[in-house]
Amino acid sequence: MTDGGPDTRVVAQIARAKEILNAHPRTRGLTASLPQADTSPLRIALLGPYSAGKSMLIAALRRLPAADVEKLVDAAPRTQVATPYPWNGVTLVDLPGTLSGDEEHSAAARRGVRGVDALMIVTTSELPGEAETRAILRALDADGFADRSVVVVNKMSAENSDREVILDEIRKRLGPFADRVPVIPTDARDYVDAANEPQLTQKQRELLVAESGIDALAAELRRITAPGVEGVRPKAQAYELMRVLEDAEQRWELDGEDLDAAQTAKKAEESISRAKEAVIDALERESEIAASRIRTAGGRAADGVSEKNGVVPVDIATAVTGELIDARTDFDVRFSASVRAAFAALVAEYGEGVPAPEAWVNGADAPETTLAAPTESPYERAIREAAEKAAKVGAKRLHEWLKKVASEPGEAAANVANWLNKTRAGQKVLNAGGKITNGVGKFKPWGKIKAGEKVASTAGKVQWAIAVMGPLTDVKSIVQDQSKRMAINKRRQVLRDHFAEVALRQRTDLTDAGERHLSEWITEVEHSLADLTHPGAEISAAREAALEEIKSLRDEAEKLARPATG
Ligand SMILES: Nc1nc2c(ncn2[C@@H]2O[C@H](COP(=O)(O)OP(=O)(O)O)[C@@H](O)[C@H]2O)c(=O)[nH]1
Ligand SMILES: [Mg+2]
Repeated sequence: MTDGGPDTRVVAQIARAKEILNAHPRTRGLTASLPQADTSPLRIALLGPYSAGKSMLIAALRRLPAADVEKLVDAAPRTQVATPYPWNGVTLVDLPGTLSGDEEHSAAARRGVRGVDALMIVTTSELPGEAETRAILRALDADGFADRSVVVVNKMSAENSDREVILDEIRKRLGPFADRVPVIPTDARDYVDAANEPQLTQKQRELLVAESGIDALAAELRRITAPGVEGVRPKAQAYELMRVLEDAEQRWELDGEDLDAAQTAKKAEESISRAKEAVIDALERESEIAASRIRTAGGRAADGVSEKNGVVPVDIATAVTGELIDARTDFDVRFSASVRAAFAALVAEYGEGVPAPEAWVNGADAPETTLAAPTESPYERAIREAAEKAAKVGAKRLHEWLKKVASEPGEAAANVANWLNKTRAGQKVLNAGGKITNGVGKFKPWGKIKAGEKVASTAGKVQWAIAVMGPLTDVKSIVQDQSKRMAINKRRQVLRDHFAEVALRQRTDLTDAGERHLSEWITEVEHSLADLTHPGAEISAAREAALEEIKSLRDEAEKLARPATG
């Protein structure tokens, strides 16, 4: 046999199987069942129910004298051990009481089948019953003996039925295997009688021998074993290897503590990923809502452009500013709530040990750099100054700051203060401040909240809104324009485009910042649950790795055992 031939390949596969099975205590015990390098004669097992004539067939094939036949036929039936008989360079293995259909017996039969190279399936002209038929098909199909079997229909002379009718019935029962497996009618006793009955004439003897089918059977057995040990055995061993690997897969069925651990780990992983998904969903939804509100606010500003001088009136501008802050504040509140809900769900399942998420401080798109624009309207300047102060003052002084803004001269500043006090968005800004200054103790699990940061965040939102509003105040050269109408339309479009762009950037920034915030928290959660999930995760990982190796080897063995036909 050359390198890479089936015998070399199966030897390599068995060696690899040994390594894989030895790698874990669960499967280590199976290495003993692996097929061994074996150059002994091919083994053909006789598989069939009690009293089908297996012993008689062996006697006939071996041409035993009458005295020996009796010993063989009478003594053997009740024995439970497989008995080997040398015949014609191969070994016939008599498996007692098999294919009975009885579950325990067929389990014994299947074990007996393991390790043989070919099968002589023995049934009789009385025809196999349902259970026996099932067992035959299993041997041919699942056990892989379809191309290494003969089906013997013994006791043909005992039945009065038409020979062809009986054989047709057998073929029907064999279904798809009828064309693949030779079916040989025999009468072993006729053969033995003919050989041992001194009263028979030579002619009678010849007729009986020819009719007995034993010579045809011998020829068929020679044919299926013709490729020799090197041709037949690797296939048989590849099958046997597949069966051992199937057993190994079963050994990896987790139970007891291992199963509990694996399930605990899986459950925790699922809980975490559920929490994560819920927050991601909220994040995607809310960032899109914020973006859409920014676009709408932009539309409002554009519609508000004065036909007279191209300016957005201060009251509209302050309202739009409020809407922007409102959109961002609502986003913060809802995103925060979704994280908190996810946290609460995990606490409900895993208790107080679950780490609380950091307070959500939304620093998305901080606009500081764009604030120092050279041209400023009174409106813009007033709000900018207010925002800068907001960033500096401490939480306790938020109300003072707002009062101060209101008391400062100038209509724009008064408008801002007015808006902060009266509009929903303004209330929200104030409310956020109130929570920080008054509610620290009550704000669990947000006890970690950093008041200063929250104020900075609020101020940051104001700053951001003002930066967004910048183009509203840029009215250079509009009044001088000859074609006022066109200029105003163009200006409206510029504002819409500007807000659309801001909306888009906000959505991306909010999503990115939200995801970062979430993933930091999730990492902490995973860490805190590690003691709970670690053992199960380890077992599952070992199991998956082992199963993967087993499966890949099984695929390889299967290629050898069942080479693609046609
Ligand atoms: N008529 C007839 N009887 C047979 C034939 N083969 C075996 N027998 C009888 O059937 C019984 C069981 O045979 P045996 O070879 O011991 O069956 P085993 O249990 O399958 O080994 C014995 O009484 C045999 O004489 C056969 O081909 N024709
Ligand atoms: Mg027997």
